[in-house]
Formats: sequence, C-alpha cells, structure tokens
Amino acid sequence: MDIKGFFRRALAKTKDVISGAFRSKVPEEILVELEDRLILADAGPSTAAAVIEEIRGRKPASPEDVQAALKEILRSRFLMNGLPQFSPVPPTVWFLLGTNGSGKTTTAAKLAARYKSEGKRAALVAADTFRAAAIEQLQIWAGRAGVPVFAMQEGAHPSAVIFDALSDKEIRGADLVIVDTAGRLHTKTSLIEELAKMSKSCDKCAPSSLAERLLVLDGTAGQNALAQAKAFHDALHLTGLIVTKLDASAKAGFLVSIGEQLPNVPVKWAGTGETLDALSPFDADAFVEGLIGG
Ligand SMILES: Nc1nc2c(ncn2[C@@H]2O[C@H](COP(=O)(O)OP(=O)(O)OP(=O)(O)O)[C@@H](O)[C@H]2O)c(=O)[nH]1
Ligand SMILES: [Mg+2]
Repeated sequence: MDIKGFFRRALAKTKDVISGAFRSKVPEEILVELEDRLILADAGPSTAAAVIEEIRGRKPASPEDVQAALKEILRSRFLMNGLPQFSPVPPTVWFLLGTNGSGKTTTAAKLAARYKSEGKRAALVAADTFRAAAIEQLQIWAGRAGVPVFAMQEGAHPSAVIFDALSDKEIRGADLVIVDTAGRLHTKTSLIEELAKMSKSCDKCAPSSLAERLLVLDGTAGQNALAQAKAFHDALHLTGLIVTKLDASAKAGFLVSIGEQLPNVPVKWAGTGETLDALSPFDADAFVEGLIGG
C-alpha cells in the first residue's frame, strides 16, 4: 500500500477546506481564516488555537511562511516513537482494546496476516467471549489470514482464555500473539479489573510477554474518538493507537490533536479499508502532506 497516495486521496476534501484559508495574501487574514478551517477539519478548537498562536509567534511575512510553519508545527505534534514493541523473548503479546465496532477483530487479523507475510509466526486469541458470533468472526478471519487461532466457549473468562492460550503449544510457539477483546465502554470500571486479570495471566504463563496495549479507534468518530482515547488511556495506560476506517473518514483532522491530548501515545497503525491487507504503519509525514499539500 502506498500510504502517501492513500492519504492524498483520503484527505483531499479536508485539504481543500484547509487550503481555502490561503485565498488571502495577508498572513494575519490567513491565520484568522485558518483557525476556523482547522476546527472545520475536526482538529478541535484548543488545538486549532494553539497551532495558530504558534504560527503567529513566528511572525510569518508571506502566505508561504504561514504554509511552511503550519506544516512544521503539525508534523511536530506526532511522536517519532511509533514503532511496534516486542518482548525480549517470544512470544510477544499484544492486546487490542476499544469500543464496540471500532475495528478490533478486523485489525487483529490484519496484523497477524502482515507479520505472517514477513515470515513471523503469528497467532490470534479470541478473548471476546461475550458473543459466540464474535469468536466465530475471529475464526473466519484467522482462516483468511492463514494463522492459528485459540478460542474457548462463549462466556469463558478472558483471562482464562489467555492463560490457556499461552499454555497451548502452538500459540506458545508463535512469535506474535494478538489478543482480540470485547468492545466496551471506557466508563466501565470492570474493564480495568478485567484487563488487570488478563495481564496477570500473561505474566504467569509468559513473563514480560505483554508488549502492547493498543487502542483501536474508529477514525470516522473524529473528536469523539479522541475523548474515548483519553478515558481509555487514563484507565489502562495505552502503549499506542490504531486508527481505523481512514478510507471512510471525513474527520481525520482530529489526529492532529492527539499529540496534545494524548502525549506519549503514538499512532502506530492506520486502517485503510476492509480487506486483510488494508493496514499500514502510520506515516506522519504522509499524513501531514495529505492534509496540507507537499
Ligand atoms: N472502511 C473500513 N472499514 C473497516 C476498517 N476496519 C474495520 N472496518 C469495518 O468496521 C466494522 C467493524 O469491525 P470489527 O473488526 O468487527 O470491529 P470490532 O471492534 O471487533 O467490533 P466488536 O467486536 O463488535 O466490538 C466491520 O464492518 C469492518 O469491516 C477500515 O480500516 N476501513
Ligand atoms: Mg470484535
């Protein structure tokens, strides 16, 4: 997947909104218009105001100065350390967390397929035991990805599923074990307890294996997704974000406020469609270029 081309297409409309601010040739007029347009692009009022203040502080003398400063400032808001983390010895375990329908199951399969294609042994674990259909859905995706999947019956405790999965020879022998969890609200306190138990299971069976707690965010939810992410992070100490449905989002501008609202939680992956190969490492340069041009 050419992520540059993807963002150019996916962000074309948002880019038009932002570039409309440059109809004036007077820097201060551009800045006033630009602030409104960043908000329209779902960057959030406080981020928009902060970005404009920062540009103004640089005393731009021309529209080109404004454009260059905008690009540099937006780029600086994305962390560099977005690389996936692995445990010192295999297996590495990643938890995929998030609200209902954000794309956890699909993304779990996409990640497994991706690592498999790189020659790693990837496996999936069905820790969403709320509905039998959820287990089945992951099994179908595992079949498509050609990776083993560990599942127990509906209603089994997620921490028990993880314990048994990591005791299973085939799963234990994998390099990367991706755990699909049930969709949930960040407001539920039982979530924190459940995740603590799941982490404990990991530690018991495979010490230090849990390397990522990744929040899967629906990219079409814009600023709402960000509010969710903040609540999840406060409760669960996330290690990274996966933003899905960027192919269908008119609100991807919210990503520029992530750095401000969630410092230390890098965007690691971008979901770009519904197929198994529609996942890319997040590329901040390509994103900013798509948003405001080359
Ligand atoms: N367009 C698009 N659709 C996506 C993407 N990722 C997931 N979807 C779709 O989003 C819907 C929900 O995906 P799931 O993977 O089932 O989401 P989930 O978080 O596991 O949902 P629950 O288990 O019900 O909480 C499905 O129709 C997916 O095809 C993406 O990157 N782009
Ligand atoms: Mg699911």
